[in-house]
Amino acid sequence: MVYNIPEKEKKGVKRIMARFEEISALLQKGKAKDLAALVSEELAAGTRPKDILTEGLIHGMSIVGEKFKNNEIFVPEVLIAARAMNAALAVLKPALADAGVEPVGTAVICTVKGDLHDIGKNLVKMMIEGTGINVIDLGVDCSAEKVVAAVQEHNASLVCLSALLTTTMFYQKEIIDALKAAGLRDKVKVMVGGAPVTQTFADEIGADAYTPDAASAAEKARSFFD
Ligand code: B1M
Repeated sequence: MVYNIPEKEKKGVKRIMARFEEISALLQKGKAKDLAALVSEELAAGTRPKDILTEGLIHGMSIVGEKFKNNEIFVPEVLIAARAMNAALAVLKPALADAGVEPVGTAVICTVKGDLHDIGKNLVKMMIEGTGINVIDLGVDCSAEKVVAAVQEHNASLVCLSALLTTTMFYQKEIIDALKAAGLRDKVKVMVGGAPVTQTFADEIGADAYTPDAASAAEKARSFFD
């Protein structure tokens, strides 16, 4: 792995790598307070915010995602890690903005109209954010009009739709139709998911992607921006 570290920092490469590992480990353990403190300390020490993000936080989150995908850890651990990620991002965000590190793009996410389940959607959101994508969260019970308006307002290029009920999954198609009607379908990719959703269903309704869990959703989302 090659780290892009300024000349004056070169002496400290070993120390910095150990710190990145520490940041990654704290994130995986969900130690929000300690993680935020360490990130703050590293910023004060002059470590580049982008390196803290990619080599520490995103590295840790991708391990969490892998473990979750392989059933080595479960929802509570992912939520705890995601909360730690958010605490660290809160510390890092101003520094990232100062350093001019822009998100790779914007996605809109929601649970569709008639559906109030948001645990899975929140996990997907957090994991996608962890890949460096700006995510606009429209919450639950979300109408097609709201999605269309958000895509236009935020110039989003990815729409993520979650549905947990066999009765609400069909609303994902209504949103795709509304995007078409608004002339936005060619400008956005649509990813669908949620327990009753399948690849076959996604193909039937004309979605660009179906993913079964938060880790693969994040991976797929990022692939649309690479
Ligand atoms: Co409801 N509920 N619920 N519920 N609920 C289910 C979904 C149900 C399967 C339970 C059951 O009967 N066994 C059933 C649906 C049956 C069906 O349609 N086939 C059901 C029902 C019937 C209902 C009500 C109708 C009950 C009633 O009132 N009679 C009602 C509906 C309310 C409404 O939405 N309008 C209702 C209400 C609720 C609560 C409010 C009590 C609560 C939700 C709390 C909340 O979300 N804030 C609730 C809960 C907790 C569940 C269960 C128990 C758990 C759901 C959950 O959070 N799972 C659920 C049974 C179950 O799933 N075992 C059930 C954990 C979460 C991490 O997984 O959301 O699947 P999940 O997300 C995963 C993947 O699906 C995927 O990634 C996530 C993480 O890996 N994923 C995506 C999700 N979205 C994605 C989007 C993507 C990609 C992947 O790309 C965009």
